[in-house]
Amino acid sequence: MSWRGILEAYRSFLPVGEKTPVVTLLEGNTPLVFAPRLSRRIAPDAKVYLKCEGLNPTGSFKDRGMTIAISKALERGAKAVICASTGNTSASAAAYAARAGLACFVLLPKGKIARGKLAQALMSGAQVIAVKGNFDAALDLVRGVAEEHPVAVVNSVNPDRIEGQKTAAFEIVDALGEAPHYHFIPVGNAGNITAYWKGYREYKQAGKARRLPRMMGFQAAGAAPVFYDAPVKKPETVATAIRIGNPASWQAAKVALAQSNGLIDIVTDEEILETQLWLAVNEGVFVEPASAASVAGLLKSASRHHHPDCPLAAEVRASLIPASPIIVCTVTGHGLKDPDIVAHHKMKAVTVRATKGAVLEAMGLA
Ligand code: AN7
Repeated sequence: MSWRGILEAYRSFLPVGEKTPVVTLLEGNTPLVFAPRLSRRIAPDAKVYLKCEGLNPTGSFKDRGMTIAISKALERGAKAVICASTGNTSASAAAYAARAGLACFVLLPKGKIARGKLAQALMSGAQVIAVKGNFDAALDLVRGVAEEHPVAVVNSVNPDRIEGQKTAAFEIVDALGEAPHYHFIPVGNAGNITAYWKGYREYKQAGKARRLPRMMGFQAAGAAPVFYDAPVKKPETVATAIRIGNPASWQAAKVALAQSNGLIDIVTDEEILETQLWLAVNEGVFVEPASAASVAGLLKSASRHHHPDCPLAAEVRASLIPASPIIVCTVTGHGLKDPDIVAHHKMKAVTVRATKGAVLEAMGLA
């Protein structure tokens, strides 16, 4: 049978009923891509997979949450939805609201949104409001407006979002036949790590998996409130998607980290960019900077020499890592979201005259 989106695929695990309208763009069912070169960098017998969430309809994992949030908003009779966003939530909300025929308002931190995401929100007809402040300020404003006006909030403070996003964990277990030993994931507003942990727990409860993974969360060093256990007033990182100083799902993420015996750590912008380029060059997978944080975190964790204090590195030394570890990294958004990032990598085309000689010279064959 052809794919009908996450709501139909996992209906019995989701807060939907027979009367819930199904607003879908056929999100989910994203590729779990084996990464051979990355696996070899971790350990000779490691198996590392990339859950490529950039293959969703609007190019990020947000669509899983949005299909449920917008379907439920419609069921409750909403006429308008609102969200604050570092970009991807707004792109997804705009598309699903358009599909549902709902008005959509998005509050974005002015000047800090990747170009592709802004284009998506505008092109789907959302009312885009650029706020002279960061994401945290925009989310506060959204909450304030929604208290006084009948607009449904579709940020991940809305539990329907978490419900939808947990289906990525279901898909991973369905594909592997078991949960991985480790799950690496970027952390911004902390909704996704919360959602995956919920999904893994529910699937184990249902007898679909025997084990639970350790949740390994990574924040950008300049925007790492969960790691430092304190809000960051002026978060800064090249990974604009996770430029968040006061995450909404902070407490739930702490529970996921504690219950799964996981860890929260940081990666620098340099590590993020280096990993983004390495993945594209060596695995053919082009992801946005925030998404590279999970893989950068894996590389940091597995490095015995550079980070001797890291718990995972200690486990490697003590051989506590299971033989043949199975590791999944969620890469949350597509590289096309943020085309301006090439400037950071100093990659550019060479321009030549339209002659075979000039082309051969550029190819190094002259
Ligand atoms: C590509 O769009 O918060 O920890 O407003 O776009 O669940 O917040 C985006 C977050 C990781 C972090 N990777 O996930 C928003 C927004 C990408 C993202 C995250 C985001 P959470």
